[in-house]
Amino acid sequence: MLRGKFKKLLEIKKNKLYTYDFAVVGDFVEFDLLPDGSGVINNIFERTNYLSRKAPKIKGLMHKGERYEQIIAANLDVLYLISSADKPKFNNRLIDRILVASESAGIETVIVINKMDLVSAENEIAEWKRLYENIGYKVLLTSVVEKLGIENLKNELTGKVNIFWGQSGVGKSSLLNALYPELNFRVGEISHASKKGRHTTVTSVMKKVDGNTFIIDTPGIREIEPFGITKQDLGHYFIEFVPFIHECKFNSCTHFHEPGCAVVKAVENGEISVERYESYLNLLATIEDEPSY
Ligand SMILES: Nc1nc2c(ncn2[C@@H]2O[C@H](COP(=O)(O)OP(=O)(O)OP(=O)(O)O)[C@@H](O)[C@H]2O)c(=O)[nH]1
Ligand SMILES: [Mg+2]
Ligand SMILES: [Zn+2]
Repeated sequence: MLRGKFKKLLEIKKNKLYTYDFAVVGDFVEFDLLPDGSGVINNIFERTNYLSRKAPKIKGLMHKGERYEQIIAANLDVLYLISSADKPKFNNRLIDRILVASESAGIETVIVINKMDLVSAENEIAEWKRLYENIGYKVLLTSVVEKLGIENLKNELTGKVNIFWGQSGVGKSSLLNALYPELNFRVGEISHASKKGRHTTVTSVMKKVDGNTFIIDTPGIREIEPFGITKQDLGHYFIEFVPFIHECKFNSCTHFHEPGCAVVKAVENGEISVERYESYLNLLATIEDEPSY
């Protein structure tokens, strides 16, 4: 619960960032304990970072026609971007969108491809793994069913505040249960009709694994639109574009149709992957010409 006075303060502080979540998972807060055992938050300490996206298009979550920013969690050390080799189908477009959100938040990101038991020995996942590793991301392959990569993942998580984020049904909660059986995260059954999975985890929860290891499980996402990113900014969050960006002829280059674009040239030379560039164009098309914040 937040005191009215404090709500107002945050709105003023946030100015034009229309944030509808106030205290989020991972926040450090100062609170009063009430006699009934609940608490009232008096203060939220400054966040070192926070992960966010545009709030879904739901009435009540819009402000004068603009979408609010939905903050997922704060003060994170590492984001584990959980995806699956199949069921749901491997979705590189969604991965690239999540990477834009994490890069713009300045949060270290590790890609996990789960359900490796569902693909045969010769599969295209190895190629995707190489693609993301070439860019500079760590990629871990896991299977809850075959207990593949679980110990390795566990070692990576130790001593940090970690968040698991990704599409619904990829196995975020299952992985957490395989890693820490005693914690009991809720796992869902894939609905056979859609093979998409239902949203089993409905709210983000943080659990303490040991003295200084924390894990946040989050509800699965269907789509994600990064918040507060301009057309000129977007290229910076495709980290392999960055070395080329300053070679573009125009400062304001959006790496689309402009003459003398070094990013386009790098795509033509094979220095930037066509897949990643297509993800970029996809996202670019969804960004309105909004005033920058
Ligand atoms: N074959 C296979 N199935 C898995 C694996 N991991 C999870 N599953 C299954 O995938 C389904 C969804 O798992 P969840 O852990 O609930 O997925 P989630 O990502 O937490 O989903 P949300 O909470 O909706 O975001 C369940 O039926 C799991 O049993 C795996 O490695 N291999
Ligand atoms: Mg879940
Ligand atoms: Zn350019």
